[in-house]
Amino acid sequence: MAATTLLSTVLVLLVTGTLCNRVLVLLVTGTLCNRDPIMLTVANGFRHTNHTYSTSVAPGGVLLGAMKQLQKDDSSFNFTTKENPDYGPFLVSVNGVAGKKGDGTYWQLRVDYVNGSSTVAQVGVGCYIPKPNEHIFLNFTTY
Ligand code: B12
Repeated sequence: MAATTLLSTVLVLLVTGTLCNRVLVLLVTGTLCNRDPIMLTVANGFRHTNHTYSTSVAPGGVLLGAMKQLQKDDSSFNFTTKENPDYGPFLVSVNGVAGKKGDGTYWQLRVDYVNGSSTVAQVGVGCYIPKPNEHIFLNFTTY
């Protein structure tokens, strides 16, 4: 009888121990993997094309991180940057289309809000921190 009680106690401890560990692992990985969703639209005004992607950014992370993640997950999205010593990465090309000094084209970074207003970001992709659910435009245009 005593042996049976001991055995069932050990079994209960083992099962709850395992369960607790699983719950803990789930909680920890859940917290660590928690990224904020954002939308990214690649807009080319000259070709009249728009492509919207859903991606995610680490909480408090920069747009460049979300773009790198998207590039890894979706083969239809790619981009290149050129490092500037003062302002960090300058977005040179998106999906094979590059800005050119000669014709005054560049990729502008714009944020659109649900109320219909929009703003041109005051920093580049390496510094801009998207808010959760924000809609960001990479807009190929002229200066
Ligand atoms: C002209 C200019 C541009 C031109 C540059 C092209 C050209 N051929 O002239 C254009 C229109 C392309 C441009 C774009 C942007 N710009 Co600008 N730009 C300037 C400006 C007014 C002068 C730069 C300059 O000619 N310096 C003199 C030359 C001799 O020095 P330079 O080192 O060779 O200059 C180069 C860099 O400044 C670079 N550059 C220009 N803007 C930016 C922005 C970033 C993020 C980077 C990495 C590099 C970069 O292009 C210049 C020419 O090659 C400065 C403000 C200022 N008064 O300095 C803002 C400035 C540098 N830009 C700024 C910004 C925010 C942008 C954009 C991100 C705006 C946007 N939301 O789209 C984009 C860049 C987007 C991208 N593709 O990555 C900010 C950078 C602030 C920051 N901490 O990141 C500044 C300081 C203006 C501000 N808001 O205060 N820009």
